[in-house]
Amino acid sequence: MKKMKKIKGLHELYEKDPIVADKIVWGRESNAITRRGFLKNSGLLTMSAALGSSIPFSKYFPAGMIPAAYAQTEELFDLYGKNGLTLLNDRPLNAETPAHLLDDFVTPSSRLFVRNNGIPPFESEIDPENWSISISGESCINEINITLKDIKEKFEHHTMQLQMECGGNGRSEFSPPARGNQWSTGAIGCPEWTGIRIRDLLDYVGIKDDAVYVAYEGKDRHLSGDINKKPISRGVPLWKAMQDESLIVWAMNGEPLPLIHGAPVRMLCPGWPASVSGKWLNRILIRNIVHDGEKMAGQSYRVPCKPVAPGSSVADEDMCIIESMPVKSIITFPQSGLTHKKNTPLKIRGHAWAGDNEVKKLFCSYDFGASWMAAKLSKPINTHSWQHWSHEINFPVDGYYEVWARAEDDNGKSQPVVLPQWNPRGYLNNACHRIAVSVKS
Ligand SMILES: Nc1nc2c(c(=O)[nH]1)N[C@H]1C(S)=C(S)[C@@H](COP(=O)(O)O)O[C@H]1N2
Ligand SMILES: [Mo]
Repeated sequence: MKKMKKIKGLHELYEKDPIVADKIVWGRESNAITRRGFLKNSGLLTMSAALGSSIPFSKYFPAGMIPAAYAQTEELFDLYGKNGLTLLNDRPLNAETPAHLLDDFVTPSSRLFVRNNGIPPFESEIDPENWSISISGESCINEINITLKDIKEKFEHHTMQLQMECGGNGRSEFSPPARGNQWSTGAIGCPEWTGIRIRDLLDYVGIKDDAVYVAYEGKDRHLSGDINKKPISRGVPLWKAMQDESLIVWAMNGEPLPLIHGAPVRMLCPGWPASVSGKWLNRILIRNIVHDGEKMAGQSYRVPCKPVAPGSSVADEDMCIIESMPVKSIITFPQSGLTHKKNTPLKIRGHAWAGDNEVKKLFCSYDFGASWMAAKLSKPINTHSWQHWSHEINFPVDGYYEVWARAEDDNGKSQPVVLPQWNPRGYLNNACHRIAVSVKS
């Protein structure tokens, strides 16, 4: 703290250019980061990005400390532009949406979960007018640098409602537990996105016959502060990138993409783990190999190729990349824990989705799975959108009930009621969602 007071004009510099100010204070340009400096930097960077503005008096925070309002907590907290989300981690910033707040057909941006692997760019680094994306890679015929403005002018626009679920959604239920953000059910959303098809851009630059993968890089920073390292750089097989619903988007629900969700432009490959949907997109790579960027290899976003016993350690070469997410559903109304009057039917509803597939059936149970009742299920508004379901339950006698929902996809695959196959990093938990209901006369 003393050091700061000595530097004249630092206050103003922090307002104008926090990166330069940080460099002066913490010597980040040399990459000689002390633990103290690292903690301070990462916390503040994350927080100011979350708030969408700089934090007054940020420089007086003790190293490694964050204000009480943002401390790791299960309680509701106020994150700029968010309402009622649960904070899972502040470094990097991760927050999920309680099930009953996912009730909207179209997820508002205030209720979309947040998942960061690194430090998001500052608001001052986001200039939509001059933002450009480079397209290159072994299998790219004409390497180009194209501005977002040109992208908007040159290619057809598409608006679609597309679901995005983190591969680790549901991780908190696995036993033995898996490390990582302890998502319960809230790392899913289905906003309406506007952008262009990745395919149109790939056709424009031309792709060689040996192309197999399309990958992204974004403008966020690695948690270590090492500017040569990306926090994450993933991708999808060429066929997935060429799908109608695989987009490069700049708007969400008719508004410019919020900073925390990847402003000014991100990739969106729906139905796959959301880690393939790169935020702050500034580079697209057309690869002739399975992309080898950060978090493609090892245990990240991979599951054992063959089933293993819970708690096993699995060698990297026996792990397979997650592709389409499995069939799943959520009960968004009513909120778990209600008391219901016996002689009126209980109206319940929610959403269901199935990665690249369509949900064909939705069942509810109030007797712990002994019997299942078919619910009303809508068609998706477009491919890769989630679907809505609703049902009315008449309870036979007073008492404590759990209402379960179980979806089935067009391959006849169902959600498990207990847990799916255990895996070391706790991905792909699509077990049935349940709510508690007390019925009284
Ligand atoms: N550049 C960048 N893109 C990223 C990430 C990231 O950390 N950096 N996280 C990925 C992961 S793991 C998820 S689940 C989604 C989360 O998107 P959201 O924060 O908009 O909900 O973004 C993906 N894209
Ligand atoms: Mo994720």
